[in-house]
Amino acid sequence: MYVIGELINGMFSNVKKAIQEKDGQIIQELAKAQEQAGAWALDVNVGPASRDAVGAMLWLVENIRKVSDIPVAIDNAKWDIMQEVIPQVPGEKIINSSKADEDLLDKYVPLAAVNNASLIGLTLDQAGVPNDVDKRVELAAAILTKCAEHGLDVGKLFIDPIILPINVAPQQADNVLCSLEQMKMLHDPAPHFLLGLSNLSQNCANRSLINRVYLAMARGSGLDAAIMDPLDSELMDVAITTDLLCGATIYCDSFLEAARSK
Ligand code: THG
Repeated sequence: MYVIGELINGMFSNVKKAIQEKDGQIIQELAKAQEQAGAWALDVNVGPASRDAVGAMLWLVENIRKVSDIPVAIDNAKWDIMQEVIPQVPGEKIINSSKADEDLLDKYVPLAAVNNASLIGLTLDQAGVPNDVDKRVELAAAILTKCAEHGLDVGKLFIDPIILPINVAPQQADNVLCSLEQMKMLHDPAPHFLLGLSNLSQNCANRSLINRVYLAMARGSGLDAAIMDPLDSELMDVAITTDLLCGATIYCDSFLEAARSK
């Protein structure tokens, strides 16, 4: 499971405060802790309230790069911000994200290709998050088509079928699993499939349990990447164990320890 650590997000009060007070130490510690816990990449989001989003994003990346060289996923919904930030990000980078509207893909896919970045494509368009499986699959196909058209390697593409909170949209969790089953057959080799796992359990009781069980279910349907909390060690153990059970790693009695100390 390609784990993208979610903790450097202005949605969290400690990160919001760090951005406001330019306290780089907190960001560096969050980067180190997540990498140490097994994250393969780090999501970076300035949060909703940031005034100078470009400056704040570059400041976060600068602090991460002082302690870590794993890929950073630049998480912002605005094209102007993404376009300005991406060329200035040192090291490996992921564009998080583009919607599946054709005119947007015609900008985002070339931005990824030119900057040697990976791209997360959301299966949603102007009309919002689809309520059904068919529309998600249709939008995934549109994303794949645009990547072929603009020469972005399918290995650099993550398709995100969008998971919503289970207490708000109870049917969507199953729709996403069905979508994954179908989307993985659209292209050979398949792109990566990713979810923002914690969305699922927002404002729910037993958050970690919900995240853990769904991660295993989604892995079974073809998910191979997740933006999630790598410091939730029980959740990380599920991620590691799904790798074993899907044949991505080989069993040994110490498979958890081996994976944790990668
Ligand atoms: N897809 C993609 N990118 C994404 C998402 C996605 N980026 C953002 C988000 N969704 C994934 N990251 C988070 C980070 C935190 C939480 C959920 C998703 C979260 N935060 C606490 C909450 O809301 O309860 C905040 C608690 C606090 O304020 O301290 O759950 O789907 N491509």
